[in-house]
Amino acid sequence: MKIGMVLYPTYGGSGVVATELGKALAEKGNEVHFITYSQPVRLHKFTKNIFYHEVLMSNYPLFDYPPYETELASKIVDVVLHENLDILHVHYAIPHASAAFMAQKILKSKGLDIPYITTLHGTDITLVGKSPSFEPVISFCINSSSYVTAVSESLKKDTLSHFEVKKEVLVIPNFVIKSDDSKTINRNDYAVDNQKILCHVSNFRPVKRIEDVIKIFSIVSTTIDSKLILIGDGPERYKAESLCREMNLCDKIIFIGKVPDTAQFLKIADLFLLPSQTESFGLAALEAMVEGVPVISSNSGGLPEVNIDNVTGFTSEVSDISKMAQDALKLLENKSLWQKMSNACQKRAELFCLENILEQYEKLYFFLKK
Ligand code: GMT
Repeated sequence: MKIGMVLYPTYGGSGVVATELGKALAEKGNEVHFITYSQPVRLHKFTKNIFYHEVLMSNYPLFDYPPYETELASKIVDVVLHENLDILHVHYAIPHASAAFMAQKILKSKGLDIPYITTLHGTDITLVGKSPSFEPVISFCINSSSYVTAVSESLKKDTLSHFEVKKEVLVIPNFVIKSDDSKTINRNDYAVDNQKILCHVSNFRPVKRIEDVIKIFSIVSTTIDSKLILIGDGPERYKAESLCREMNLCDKIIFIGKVPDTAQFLKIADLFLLPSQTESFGLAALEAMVEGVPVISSNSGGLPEVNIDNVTGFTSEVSDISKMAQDALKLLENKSLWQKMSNACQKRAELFCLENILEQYEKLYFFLKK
């Protein structure tokens, strides 16, 4: 089958899932065409079935806001026509679903019928999409999609409550691929032997509550000799760095920045912190779990579908820093509890393995293929 994958090329979970899905589909013999504005972060290895089509942005001086959606729709039309695509799969509704809708209409006028699947990832519904400045377009495009999928039951529920959805929304959870064990960094470069390592990975947006991560760590580190590794970058980084300085924690907190392969850091971590305001799924938590790292998270959105309270770690109400810190201490101070939870993490992550999820998307593609 020839599949067009429309995605954000960034470090975010939606881009990671779309890229890994495309790579896996290509490995199974499908032809996969990635369509986006720069080379996807996880697309570093090409095979004969993988193609990348860059959406080039015009810089005409009239455009204070370059019309990405228009250029994307035109690129989709071009790729579908000339590469003979069978299906389009767009990840993250804004603006991919509306660009796909427009492309579909244009192609229809040329006698070509192409189905498009919209996969909702989270903030396209929960934070951005439901705002009145997007809602009518998002509602319309969701309802016009050939099929709609959401990455968790929680996101499906949010979609149905924020939008007037007339379509069935199918839940297909995200997946995780266990990384190559040979690729590890040297633990001693970041902590001495008896020190514990806590870790957080995100895009440093307000929704991730980075300040909570630092405050939780600050409580933990007064009892247990530990280090905090922060991976990622984004608008809250300055605030986070200032807080570290104010709290006198600079020698214990390491800001790594953006890293394409986070697994190598997760492999040396003892605990993963994800106290987000909301998280439709929390792929970062699953990526920690597959490496056997227990998770301390909030219980918001889809997180409890991934991190099971008292089994793979602990969940708490958003902003309950004190409970999250106590739970972290409970785990780090009890070796057998930590081991039990670490094993449970790996077992739970198996449910979200690529094979299980790939099969569900493939079924959908075959069902929709004309
Ligand atoms: O807005 C974001 O945080 C980025 C977005 C993305 O593009 O990665 O994240 C969302 O999609 C991920 C992949 O499905 C989910 O794992 C994240 O939970 C979700 N983020 C939020 O809901 C905040």
